[in-house]
Amino acid sequence: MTDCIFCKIIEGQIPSAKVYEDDKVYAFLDITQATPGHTLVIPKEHVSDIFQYDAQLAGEVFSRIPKIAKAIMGAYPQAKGMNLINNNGQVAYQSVFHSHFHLIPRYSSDDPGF
Ligand code: DGP
Repeated sequence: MTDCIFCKIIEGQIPSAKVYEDDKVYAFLDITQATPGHTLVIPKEHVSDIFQYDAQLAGEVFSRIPKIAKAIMGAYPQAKGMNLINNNGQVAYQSVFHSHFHLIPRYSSDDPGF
């Protein structure tokens, strides 16, 4: 999609810090690092949000997430856990309308102490 910033990242027209890539999925560091290692996982197919997914696309994306999550944990060994966040729609705080999943490593300093 010509006007999509994430499609341009996939195409290499906009630089990104790549974390993972295969024929279906691309993952890269979020420009705004909520914590060190904050990564976005996106399907290469342009779909705006989860409501556009079918089972095949969901399988393609979700099947990669454990591998990418483990790679991030390996690259950021001080991380102790991780949030997986997916915003759908502006009212749900989605700001880029190419579907994406935030993988946000969490550290001891983030521990709420439950
Ligand atoms: P969301 O609010 O869930 O739609 O998150 C969109 C995220 O995309 C936000 O955390 C910032 C990130 N982002 C926006 N533009 C760029 C960009 O050009 N490069 C990178 N790496 N991340 C971007």
